[in-house]
Amino acid sequence: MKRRSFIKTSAAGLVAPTALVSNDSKPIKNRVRKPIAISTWNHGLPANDAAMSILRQNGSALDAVEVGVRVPEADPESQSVGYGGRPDKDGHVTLDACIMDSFGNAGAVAFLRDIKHPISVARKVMEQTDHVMLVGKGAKKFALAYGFEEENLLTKKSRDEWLRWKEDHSIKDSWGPNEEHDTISTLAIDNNGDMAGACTTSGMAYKIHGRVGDSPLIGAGMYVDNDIGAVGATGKGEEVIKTCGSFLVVELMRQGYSAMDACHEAVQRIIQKHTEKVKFQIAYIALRKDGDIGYAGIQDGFQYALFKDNQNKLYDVKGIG
Ligand code: SD4
Repeated sequence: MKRRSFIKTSAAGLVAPTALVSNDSKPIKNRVRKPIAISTWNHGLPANDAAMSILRQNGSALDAVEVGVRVPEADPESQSVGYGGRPDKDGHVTLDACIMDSFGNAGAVAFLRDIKHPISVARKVMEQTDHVMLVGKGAKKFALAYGFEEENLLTKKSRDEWLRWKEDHSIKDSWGPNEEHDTISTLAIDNNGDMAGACTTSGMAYKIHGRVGDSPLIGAGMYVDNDIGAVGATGKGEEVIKTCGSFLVVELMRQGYSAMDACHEAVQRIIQKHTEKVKFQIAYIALRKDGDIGYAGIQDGFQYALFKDNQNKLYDVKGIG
């Protein structure tokens, strides 16, 4: 490269990034050093309890979020997560999950069958391999090799509901009703001020066999940046994927948005992409490293559970769509 053109290029290179930095940027100064756990939906309450039992004993945020989401994963009454999850159109329960620690390490599994705790398989992927995501048969083979048990995850209740659904839906119908998906995302800060997140789901009820949603995708269903905060998503995963939802909320917080404003902005961006009134649900929860909490959903009905200052409470969120 000639010297003259090199100077031009580097001058342009210097000017452009400076112009992109917002003057409103307010760095998040403090790190909260007391345990907080926040989770999506009402199964977030028992998940937070389990997470807090780890955090109170000085455990890590990573252990806390894993132990937390394992509760709804094992609960057959949580029909949108793990064991007892609603199946796809063909009657198969297929699970998606991801986990992230405070160092930015990540693990995920998608389209995993017959393993009750996909979150723990995701953690094994993170810790035992240099990959981030395993899917389908490969993920199951990996899980079995690490001693996870193979079991039937389709309960009678979910099977009966699926059989009833099949009676009045054609193979071309895409989705079940909105209420039939309640992914759990749990985010936590430990006594050290470090953060982690976990997200796990059986995904959209009666999805097309092979469909994977946002929940196992790092940056879509969940994202953690220990210098900024952690974010989890729930709702129609396709919309979250298309907007890199959780990553977007973290990046907005990096630019100085409050956790609440960041969640609202990410939800608004989805609403704005649609010319007609949006009928599906998307909701985010966010936990900034200084303990600031945010949440937003398109429709009424979203709930989040927050365990903070010795209280674990469920909150209703009014939709902004
Ligand atoms: C998915 N995001 O598979 C999940 C479903 C969900 O609350 O969140 N439900 O698209």
